[in-house]
Amino acid sequence: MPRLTPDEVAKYRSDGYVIPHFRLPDEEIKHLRSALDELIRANPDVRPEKLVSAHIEGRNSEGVYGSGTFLQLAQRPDIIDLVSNLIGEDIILWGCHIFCKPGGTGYETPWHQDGHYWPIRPLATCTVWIALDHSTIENGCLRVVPGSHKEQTLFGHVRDDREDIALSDSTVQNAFDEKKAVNLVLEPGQMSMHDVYMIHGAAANSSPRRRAGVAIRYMPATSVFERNLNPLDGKSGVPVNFAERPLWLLRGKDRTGRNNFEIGHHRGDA
Ligand SMILES: O=C(O)CCC(=O)C(=O)O
Repeated sequence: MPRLTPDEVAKYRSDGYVIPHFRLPDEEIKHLRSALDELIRANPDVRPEKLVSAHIEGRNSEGVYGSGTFLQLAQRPDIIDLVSNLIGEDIILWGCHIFCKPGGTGYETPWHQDGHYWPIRPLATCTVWIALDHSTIENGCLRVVPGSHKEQTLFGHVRDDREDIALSDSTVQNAFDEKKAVNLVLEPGQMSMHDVYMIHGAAANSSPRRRAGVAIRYMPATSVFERNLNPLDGKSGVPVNFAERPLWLLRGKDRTGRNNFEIGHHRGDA
């Protein structure tokens, strides 16, 4: 049984994103929130918007001390079912980034296309962004530009060296009309799914309420995670180490025969 309705699949194809009717139970959200609290305690030197590879247990090669709870989340069959309705039955988990924006001081996420940052060829990924808190206009919910993925084109991005942003590069303004952006207001346990080419961002959190979301990255195993490619040469505003990033084949087969599922699977420092 498909998890997404035909209308939800059609919405993703036409707009580049969808908020599925499926949501995680409250108990799971409670569990994930305490795992996030623990993650933040374990990473006092990492900005909570920059908890990259949070699913890799122990100290990862990107400077974050991760938690297996987020790997278990990414491996949930119900979430993989949702993803399979969009990218097919051959699915690789390649990333998980927690964007936690503390009340009052949460960083802005500039407008961007994920594909600008990523070493996947052909470029493809479906992100599942799961709300752990209420995500509202006031606390800087995700904003998307519907249809901006349609041309499957990467637009220009410009570097911004400010400290107080979650990512370093933003899409050039003439590539899209910000007035067309929509706010993805979510309750805890709800999620959105978005395409790798879609332009999106989020305002700073100047409200008193925290806004945390877990972004899980799934690529079809018809693409290759090109470990030697670092499109931004390490200057993404987030420390990434694509050369050692572990991949998990969650379903189906690696159709390319070129993805390496051995690299990076050592346990981090306990
Ligand atoms: O949560 C955010 O502020 C940004 C998330 C994002 O850019 C992503 O998941 O690709």
